[in-house]
Amino acid sequence: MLLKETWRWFGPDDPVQLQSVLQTGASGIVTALHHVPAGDVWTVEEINKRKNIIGASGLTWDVVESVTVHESIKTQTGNYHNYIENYKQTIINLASCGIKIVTYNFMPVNDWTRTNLDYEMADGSRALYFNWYDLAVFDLYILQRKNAIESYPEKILLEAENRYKTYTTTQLEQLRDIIMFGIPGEKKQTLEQMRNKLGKYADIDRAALRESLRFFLQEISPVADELDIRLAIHPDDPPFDILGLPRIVSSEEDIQYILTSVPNKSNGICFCTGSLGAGKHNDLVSILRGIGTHLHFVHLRNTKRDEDGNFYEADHLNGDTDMYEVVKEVLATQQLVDSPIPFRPDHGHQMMDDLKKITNPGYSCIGRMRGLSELRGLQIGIHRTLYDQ
Ligand code: DNO
Repeated sequence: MLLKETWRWFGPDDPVQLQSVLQTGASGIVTALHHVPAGDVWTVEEINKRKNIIGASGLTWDVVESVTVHESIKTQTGNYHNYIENYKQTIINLASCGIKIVTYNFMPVNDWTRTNLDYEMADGSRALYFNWYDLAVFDLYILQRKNAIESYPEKILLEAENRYKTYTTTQLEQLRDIIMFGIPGEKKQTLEQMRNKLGKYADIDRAALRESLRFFLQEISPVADELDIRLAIHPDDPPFDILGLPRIVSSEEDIQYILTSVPNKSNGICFCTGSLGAGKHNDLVSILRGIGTHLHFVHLRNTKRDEDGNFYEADHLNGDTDMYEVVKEVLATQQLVDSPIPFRPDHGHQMMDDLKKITNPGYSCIGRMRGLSELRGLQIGIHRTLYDQ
């Protein structure tokens, strides 16, 4: 059995229309009700409204990415019990509409983080990029986080100071907006809100954050089990601590902790090769073997690191991750389960006509379509050789 080809669509405001998605060859949609504030219940009515729009185009809504976990669940403060109840209600409502794969993440304060959204590649296309020096410029001089200086080695501090001195006000504002970009269609946070949220983590270390995740999963997994929902936690992107915050979904050990501390059937992983692969410490095939059939969703994307740990998003088949080995392992897992595991080409370069358009960073059409086509060929080739004789 082959994996199912899906495509992330940010809803009716996405510049990539469903008709175009259909033409990429993908058959499933990955989306979320981005307009619903984090923590609120997704009503059956709103879910169905979105489902019908997708259905009318000949596609199906297969995966939710993401039902956002409210910050107070991560910090276990305020009315986090209510937010957990809301989360349960949302997955109950999703299941009643037939949507059974739910992605989420447990990254504190900021979702995925990059420092450049227009990093020019040799062929003229543009990629997303992460650079430690620029992150430090943001952290030290824009955010002005307390004790930020302790988070960086001397080399980074010096280079960050140099860069800060040469950057114009516009460049600094751009850097701020890039780092705080967030998810298209969702409310952007201000610097002040970010500082407030960061303050709430003053006493939360790795162990405490892990405990919040374990508690959350222990609460929602039994509900998900009953509904046949597959939960899929997305790894930290990038997979290391940033802005002085603990990150707990960054390594094989983290993933094993998540799966073994709450061993319910519904508790699973969104295996994001781009996130995990940006960490030199990660062996992706080994991580996949450890996940086994708790592999609920797959993001395929590649990255290329330099010796300082900075990285850009590379072509799907051409980066530090050996995509052949990864797809082979994912297909091996696929043969052990009854229904197709969805994958999506995660991000793509902005290229060709898309360079002239306003697109969501990483989510323009042509670059992702190139990625999807390459991955499709790779998957069919491996599948034909190993499983279809
Ligand atoms: C970025 C994405 C993330 C991801 C969420 C999952 O493009 O990989 O925003 O969707 O972190 O919860």
